[in-house]
Amino acid sequence: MTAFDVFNGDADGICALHQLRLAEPRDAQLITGVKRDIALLQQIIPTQATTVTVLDISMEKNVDALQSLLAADVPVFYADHHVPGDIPQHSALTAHIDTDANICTGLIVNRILNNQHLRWAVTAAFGDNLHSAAKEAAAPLNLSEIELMKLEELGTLMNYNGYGSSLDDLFFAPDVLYRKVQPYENPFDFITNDDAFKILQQGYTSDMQRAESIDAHWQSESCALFVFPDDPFARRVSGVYSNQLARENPDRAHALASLLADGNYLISVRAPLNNKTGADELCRQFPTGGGRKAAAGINALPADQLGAFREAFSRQFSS
Ligand SMILES: [Mn+2]
Repeated sequence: MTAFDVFNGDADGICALHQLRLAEPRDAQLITGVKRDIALLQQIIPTQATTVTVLDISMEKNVDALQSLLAADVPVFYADHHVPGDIPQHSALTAHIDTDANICTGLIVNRILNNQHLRWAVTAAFGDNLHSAAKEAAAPLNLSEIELMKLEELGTLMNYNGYGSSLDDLFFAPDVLYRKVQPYENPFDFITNDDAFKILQQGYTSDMQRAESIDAHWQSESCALFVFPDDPFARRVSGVYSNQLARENPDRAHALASLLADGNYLISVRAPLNNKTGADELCRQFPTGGGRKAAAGINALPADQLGAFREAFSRQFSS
């Protein structure tokens, strides 16, 4: 019998767990994965669990496994900011769910802990790209501009580390990165004393430079399509790089097509920042496509449909 800590492998998941365990230490088995590996709860056999903590993964995507744990009367503490679906009503479940667009799981945990480890909550918010919420939350810390930028960089790098199609793509498996931050109550000490920050900083810089050296495969006034090779760097950087492209060209829609080992393309679409609509409509025209209005994707676009995708992309965003 053992306790389990289950968390998303990005900055928000790691910083949420870190705050909680600084306040309430517990010897638990860790369950996590790459950022998009979110069906994590099913890895637990209910009869082997004494208590389960779940952070920053959608309840909707884990509800069957959650029901099994609750049916076995396993106490579950659940904090998250994704749309939860129907939250099970059970005395063994403690749920802190807040889907406000300016909230992340690290900030939810911070609220529960009354700012006890606020620096790590600010790091989480930067990691989830919630820059104004991060700065607002940081106010009681009276940080200098330089210190705030360091936390922004730490959050960005921990978030970047979570992207990849498998753990092999990552610089640090998320549980390893969590173990590295675990001894540090103060993120500035982690930045100074652990080599992880420098390793991620170098990886990020080099991956971003490689991404920037790739010209648009096709572009118009209103859209740009980039094609990335089948290479770990492309899988690591695609999320943060498309965010940067969108910030730099707020009136333009962006699509990033990453070649997969099987010859298909993984497609990420970002609607223009100044008109966040249409990404889901475009992607749903293709099998394995889906997402939200502002950000959507296609999991496996057959290579011979890249031309058809480009035409649909252009149609969707030309105005
Ligand atoms: Mn999150």
